[in-house]
Amino acid sequence: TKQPVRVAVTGAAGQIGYSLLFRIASGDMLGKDQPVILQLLEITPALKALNGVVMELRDCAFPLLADIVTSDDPMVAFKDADYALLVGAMPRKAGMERGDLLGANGGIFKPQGEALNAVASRDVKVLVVGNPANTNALIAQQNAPDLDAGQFTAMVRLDHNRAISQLAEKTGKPVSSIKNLTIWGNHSSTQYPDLSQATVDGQPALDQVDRDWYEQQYISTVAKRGAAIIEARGLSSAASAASAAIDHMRDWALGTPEGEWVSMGIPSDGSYGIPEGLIYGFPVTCKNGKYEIVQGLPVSDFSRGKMDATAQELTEERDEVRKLGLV
Ligand code: NAX
Repeated sequence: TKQPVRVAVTGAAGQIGYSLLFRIASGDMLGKDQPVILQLLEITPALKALNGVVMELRDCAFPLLADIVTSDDPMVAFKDADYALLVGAMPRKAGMERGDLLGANGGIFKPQGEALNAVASRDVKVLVVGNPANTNALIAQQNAPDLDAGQFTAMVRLDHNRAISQLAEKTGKPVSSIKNLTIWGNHSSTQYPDLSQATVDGQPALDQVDRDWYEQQYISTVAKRGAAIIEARGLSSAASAASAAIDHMRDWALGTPEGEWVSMGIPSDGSYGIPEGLIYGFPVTCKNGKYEIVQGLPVSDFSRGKMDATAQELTEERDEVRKLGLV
């Protein structure tokens, strides 16, 4: 049997944590043969609630759950972590400007980056879920100079899964028939859900839907899905966000299926003319624990405009956190 791996999760007593932890512990993320040690980080006032979650995790008697550690100190929670899912973040409050939001999150992601740098496994795979996810990932990465920049990723997988689901609904085809769509850019309303290479049952998706529907409805429905969930549920997406985090980490660790790609927020290497260093959603394939950007896809003028607009937003966010001295 395999040795247990260490999975750190921040914001573990929150909504997403409540779905995520049980799925990690049951083997959905790293495989049904991989024991895990959960290392859970919360702020001090939430440790009591976290303890209740730990009681429930124990009560599931998951065969793969080797141990559970809880702490309010990132140096403890990230110790030797092989995987780190950074979920806890500072939500936008009414009247908050982007700079305020980025500053508040800098107070979380800078020390967490430093702690990962100091104590995590040298091969740690980091996924940032907490918003603004792409720029929070950049802050953590820039404060972890001894780790490879590529070890820091941001979640656009929920957008990717939403995009699949919306297309499946429109075409009346099962989600499993849909391949190779891409979420480019920021996990925000400027994201670009791109169907230009997507297929449904092996046939081009854009031959099966109306171009007007795609440009005028589909893109904004996917980009605004988070707000629609809040409106309906009175709370932000949680189980679907946890499921997307599982998908992101599973594919990164265990690989994507042959001939298919997924979307991950990763540091740009300049591919597709995206400014180097931005944490940007790209189409990627994964193998042996590494991801690679899918190269050579044609980019129409329509796509170019959308890809540049979301890159521009991320550049502005980067400028803002530079001004704040966070990166
Ligand atoms: P909750 O407010 O339910 O939970 C967040 C938890 O994080 C709280 O328990 C809080 O005590 C904890 N926390 C705060 N600061 C912390 C710190 N410094 N260290 C450790 N823990 C800390 O939020 P939830 O609904 O779980 O959402 C978490 C984050 O995910 C939010 O930032 C949210 O905006 C973001 N999302 C990102 C998505 C994505 O696609 N990238 C989609 C879903 C979600 O909206």
